[in-house]
Amino acid sequence: MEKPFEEPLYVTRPFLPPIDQFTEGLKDIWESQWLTNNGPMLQKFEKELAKIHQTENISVFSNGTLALQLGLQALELTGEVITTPFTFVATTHALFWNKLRPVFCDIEADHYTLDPEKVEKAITPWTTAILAVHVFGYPCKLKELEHIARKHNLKLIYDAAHAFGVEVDGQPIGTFGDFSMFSFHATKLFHALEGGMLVFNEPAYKTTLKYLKNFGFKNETEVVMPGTNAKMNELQALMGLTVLGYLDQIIEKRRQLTEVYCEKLSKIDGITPPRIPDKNVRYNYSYLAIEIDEPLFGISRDALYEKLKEFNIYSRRYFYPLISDLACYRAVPVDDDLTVARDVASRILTLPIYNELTVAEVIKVCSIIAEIGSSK
Ligand code: T4K
Repeated sequence: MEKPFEEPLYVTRPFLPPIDQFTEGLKDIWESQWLTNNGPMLQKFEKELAKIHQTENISVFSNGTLALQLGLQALELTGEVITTPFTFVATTHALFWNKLRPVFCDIEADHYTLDPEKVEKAITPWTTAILAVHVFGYPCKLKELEHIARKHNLKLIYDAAHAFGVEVDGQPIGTFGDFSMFSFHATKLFHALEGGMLVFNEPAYKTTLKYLKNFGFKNETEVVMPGTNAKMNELQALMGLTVLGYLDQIIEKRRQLTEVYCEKLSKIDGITPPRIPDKNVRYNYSYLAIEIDEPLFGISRDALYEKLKEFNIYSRRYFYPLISDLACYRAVPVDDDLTVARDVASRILTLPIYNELTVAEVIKVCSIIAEIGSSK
């Protein structure tokens, strides 16, 4: 019988660089006496991010939610936007704040991203855009969505909050579609304490976004649009710059842990380990999402989630309930029966994965799950 972990095991823990490296950077900030409003640290961070994304068309924000909200505002969209109900609630909130109606559409079963066939069926004369999510860092069906967007003259927007570091056929994931939003929240594999970024294809958005995140100021006396405050501060930028230096190492560690998880979990009846994308994808292993088949495993996903707590393991049900079932979106009419999304949301569980987690801990988590399954 496995014993509970002595310390709680959370679904994630932020990557913390060596503290001395961070305090060295703090000295620069102290010297500059510049704490926010497009400071030198932020400019340096933006330069590095632009290099990675092979484009100058990027803009950094205080968090991912505001980045997405302002990206949508810059596009001046109206009407309906086809989107997924299987995501974090911020995706839909960004539509709400732009007075756009979400049209929830079903996902495909392998990687939980929007099902292109269902997307095409959901198009109406009022549709202006598709807002897809690379959920858990799994790339959406890029070619199919691109084809549909072109054919129907729709904007194509990606919520890439989970997808930092992902590449498809050697191309950074952020460079697909009209724009992509990344989250640099502390719980993400790459973080800046909090933060967000847009990567976009239209150079003119750069100026609009610059205004939108700084109250609409064009200069000291002219305010040209009703902007907000969504600026990244210097401490965030310093953390981002510092963590960036460890990105490859962080992804490699997660790859190793995922490999162990997959090997161990594949031996447990009723557990489906994560489906790793094909070789043409440089995946980032951002989440460890498994599916529980109750009849085969013996107990439900929710029962397993509760049982794991007894062993000091705090898994999460990302993403349950579906957004379309939340109190604030329940009244939104949904034509799609969301069969796959409903099934996935009832069976999915995300397990601990983060840089400090050890292989021994992963083996123990898997062995606890196996024990719970066999003792039903
Ligand atoms: N789009 C998508 C698809 C997203 O997933 C998100 C954010 C967004 C948009 C919006 O981006 P941001 O505006 O956040 O940049 C967490 C994160 O807060 C959220 O950023 C993230 N998605 C979401 C999937 O996860 P919660 O409510 O689950 O977080 P919380 O506080 O329960 O943290 C999870 C676990 O992480 C804790 O149990 C312990 C650990 N933790 C957390 C924090 C904050 C730590 O160990 N240290 C920490 O500092 O939402």
